[in-house]
Amino acid sequence: MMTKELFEQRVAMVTAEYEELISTKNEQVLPGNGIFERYKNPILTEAHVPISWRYDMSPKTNPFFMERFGINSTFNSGAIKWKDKYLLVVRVEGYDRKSFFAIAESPNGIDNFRFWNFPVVIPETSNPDVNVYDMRLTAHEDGWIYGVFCSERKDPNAPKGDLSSAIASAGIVRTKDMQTWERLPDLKSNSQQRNVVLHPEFVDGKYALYTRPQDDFITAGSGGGIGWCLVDDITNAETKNEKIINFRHYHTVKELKNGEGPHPIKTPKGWLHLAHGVRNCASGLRYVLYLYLTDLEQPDKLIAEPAGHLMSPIGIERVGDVSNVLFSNGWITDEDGTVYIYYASCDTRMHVATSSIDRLLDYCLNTAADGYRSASSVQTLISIIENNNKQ
Ligand code: M1P
Repeated sequence: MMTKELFEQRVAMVTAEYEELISTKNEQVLPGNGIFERYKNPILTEAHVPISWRYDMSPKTNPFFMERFGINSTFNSGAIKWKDKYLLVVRVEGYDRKSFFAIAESPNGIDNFRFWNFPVVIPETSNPDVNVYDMRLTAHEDGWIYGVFCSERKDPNAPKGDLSSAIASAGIVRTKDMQTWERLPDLKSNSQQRNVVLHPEFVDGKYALYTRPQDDFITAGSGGGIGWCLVDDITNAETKNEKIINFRHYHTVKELKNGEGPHPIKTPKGWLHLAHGVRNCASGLRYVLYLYLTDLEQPDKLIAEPAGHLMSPIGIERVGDVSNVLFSNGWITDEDGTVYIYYASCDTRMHVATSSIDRLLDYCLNTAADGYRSASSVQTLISIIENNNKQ
């Protein structure tokens, strides 16, 4: 076949496949469990990334129409409703293992996500990031939209030959138009930090951060769970008086690690939090999503936490680059109370689940807390059965 024909044929095939994928309607998987509904298709995969990012579109310089920039995965996305559109600030990872941020937009929050024309340009500090990922978006009452993300750099004190030790810290950017981002200094902390999230309101006149102190790049270690601290000046943020507000616990889904997801949703009954919990098992780390509720006036005071997970990886969600992982750092609430939970599976692709504030509160307030022993789980179950027998 002539090269020109080959080029045109490949452009046509790749474009048709891409357009079909992007315009595929999503469907709820019913009946579900009553708490939330999953959807049949992932909402973003590596194949959703625009053709013009992956290919050189010129027959002169790319006569075989081959990929020039491989995209490995699209996951861990921050979320925000912006000008009536559902926006995700997606963690896009290239074949080169570097992550960057790119915005994908949908008219309805469940399908037809399309990337904006260019990836997000994040200004650097004087100590350039090696890798950036997992942005949490917060439209703060100060008028800015903040993005807090993990900035990873090589550990300058790693012994010679150790090419893996790294330092995680919280990078902070802000915008008013979702186009241009101002970089603020990274969060200053005595420990490494990942999963840092900005609370949307001032607390006692200060900015409030959810933190996740950790002993090293991977392990939470002596960091007891999800932390909280108040910050006077977000343009020079420091973790002073950090305290743990959601503890890890032996023999639970968050025994090894946990981390705040997106910022909590304000509801009439308290702040509704989505988080991830991690435990170890023979097949490696297992990441699940769980909910907890804190006091409206004191967002650092726990008032309810159902036992176990809200969502765990099932079916295809268990397969991917980092198996057995669900992770969420974005959700959107509509004015009618619908909640769109954006979650990634296996550090590979993005999904959506829908619920409502009423349903998630009902789940939080009427699901038994963890009794930390098998015997107390059996008692919880017996009381459900006995109540049903009285119906
Ligand atoms: O690979 C699973 C997740 O691991 C990390 O999360 P955590 O710090 O809570 O262990 C992050 O690298 C996250 O991006 C990733 O999805």
